[in-house]
Amino acid sequence: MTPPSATIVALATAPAAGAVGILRLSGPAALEVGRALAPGVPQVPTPRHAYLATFVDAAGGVLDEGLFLYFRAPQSFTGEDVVELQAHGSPRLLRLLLARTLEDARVRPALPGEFTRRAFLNGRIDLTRAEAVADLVAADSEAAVRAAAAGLSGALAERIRALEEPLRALHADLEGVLNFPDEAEGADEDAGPRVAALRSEADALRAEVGRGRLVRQGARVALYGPVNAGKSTLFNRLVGEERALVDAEPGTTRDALEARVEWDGLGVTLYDTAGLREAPGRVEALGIARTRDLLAAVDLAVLVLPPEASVEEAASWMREVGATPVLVVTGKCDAVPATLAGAGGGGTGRAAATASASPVFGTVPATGGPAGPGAPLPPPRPRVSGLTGEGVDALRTSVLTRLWGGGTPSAVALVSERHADALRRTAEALGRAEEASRVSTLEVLSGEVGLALEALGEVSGTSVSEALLDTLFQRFCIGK
Ligand SMILES: Nc1nc2c(ncn2[C@@H]2O[C@H](COP(=O)(O)OP(=O)(O)OP(=O)(O)O)[C@@H](O)[C@H]2O)c(=O)[nH]1
Ligand SMILES: [Mg+2]
Repeated sequence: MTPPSATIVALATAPAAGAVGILRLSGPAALEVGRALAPGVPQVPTPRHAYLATFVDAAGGVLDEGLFLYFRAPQSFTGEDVVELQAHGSPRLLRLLLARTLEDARVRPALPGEFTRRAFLNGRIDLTRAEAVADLVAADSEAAVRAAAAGLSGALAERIRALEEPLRALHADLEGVLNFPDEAEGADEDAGPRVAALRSEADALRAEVGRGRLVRQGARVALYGPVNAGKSTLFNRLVGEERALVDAEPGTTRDALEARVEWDGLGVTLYDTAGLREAPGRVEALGIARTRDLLAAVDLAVLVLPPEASVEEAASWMREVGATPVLVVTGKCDAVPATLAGAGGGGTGRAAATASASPVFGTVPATGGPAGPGAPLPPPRPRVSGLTGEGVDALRTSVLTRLWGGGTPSAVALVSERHADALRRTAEALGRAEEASRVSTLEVLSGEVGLALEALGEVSGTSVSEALLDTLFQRFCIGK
């Protein structure tokens, strides 16, 4: 990959009025072109020194006064000569300055992400860091900012390298034995345990992928349960405003409502859904169908039950959501004494909950089905009241704990869908390699290890195609 020779230019600040507007040039002609706009700056300026400069038009007329910074290759963000002009943030002025630089035939406008791309091509940063730059710009919660910053500092790159280097060594050993059996004899002896260790490391990295997505996009959490359980009231309380309609009539909510909140720095999209019941009206049935689709897609479903709901009912409701994890709470807890709420009364049909109870609590596990006499007690359901706010803080904490385990968002290295996919292929290839190390030939084993290495290289950037780079840098803004 030869370094591109065109000098590129772009506004590095948003094209709106602001205190400061920055014009950035990168490439061999950066200094000369930059100095044409700021002729007062010495011919050989000190790198990384801020010069107070006058910016002029082609005829020498003064346009603005600002700062001139020069970064000499390779000690710059892109690894090339870089010049930054910091002018006042007038969009019109900045367009004038930009147009002047483009009059020079050696200069062309930068493509989205091209500065960062050059930094990557010149070996200044690896791909995980380049992508973290885009993540940071796009971050919309504190956790996303912190995670992108962790990516930027190379946290993910470090983890990838720790896997990639031994993997590459193993691949080299195996290929050595295959190609030069005499010289490399015995280098494949411990291939089995080495593959196994690498595989478990790859699996561990993969396990963090889901959390990375939570940081980047925020978590999706839906309230669901029987009609009239108090879901919308609780939703409003969690969101902090009267977003959802609340009424004593069952079936009030039809369309799912969503609201974005930030809890402990983690972005959470919260959904209020149509209460589920059998034999609803036609429109309500449409809402119920949507609720089911949504429940299958969210990261966590919060089941809001009326105080009198039994353990069997809770179990049957939990089965509504498929594989989505469920947190069960007892709503309207202000309406009943603590001893009853959450203790599960009776009733068999889930839509026909009544308080006519049989004392079954504690004998049926949450997974449903009849239990033996020694079955463990299910955990007591947390009690909340959307009306009074009781238990709502605790609910928020439980939701975060369920989403995060005990970890803090900032400790998680950001992993994108692209990384997730590459890591999945790495782990799968290593799984097949492990199998091959037991039952197959050295060729097959080495082939799988090679595939794992290639997939992993897509994360670090050691094996990455131009086409992939194009797609990646598309999502950057111009000037980055
Ligand atoms: N005492 C008490 N009443 C509540 C509480 N939450 C809701 N209610 C009442 O219960 C009724 C239903 O409340 P909603 O919040 O609309 O219940 P929902 O689960 O969204 O109902 P649907 O949308 O019809 O499924 C209303 O009359 C509320 O005032 C609560 O925490 N305590
Ligand atoms: Mg509702």
